[in-house]
Amino acid sequence: MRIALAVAMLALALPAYAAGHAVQIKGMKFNPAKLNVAVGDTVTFTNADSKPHTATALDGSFDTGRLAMGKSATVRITASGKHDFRCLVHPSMKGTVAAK
Ligand SMILES: [Cu+2]
Repeated sequence: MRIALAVAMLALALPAYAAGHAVQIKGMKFNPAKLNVAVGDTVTFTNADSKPHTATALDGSFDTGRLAMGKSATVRITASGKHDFRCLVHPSMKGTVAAK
């Protein structure tokens, strides 16, 4: 009983664990193109195409910069809400990160 209480108090004292999400860029598409994350989570974008791509939030909340083939970049989502993103090289490539 005493141990259970100690474990419960320890769990409350620890900060929420930030999760990592992965998006692959292939065939001129983000996969997945829609993600649900928690504020504080990270998203790693990896470019598996031969063309360069970016993942750039329209609200400026994150930007991978230009990713060459095989390169990846990790961004942290620090604001809640829907963050639509595009590839700046190919504006038809779209995605959304929904954070809460
Ligand atoms: Cu692109």
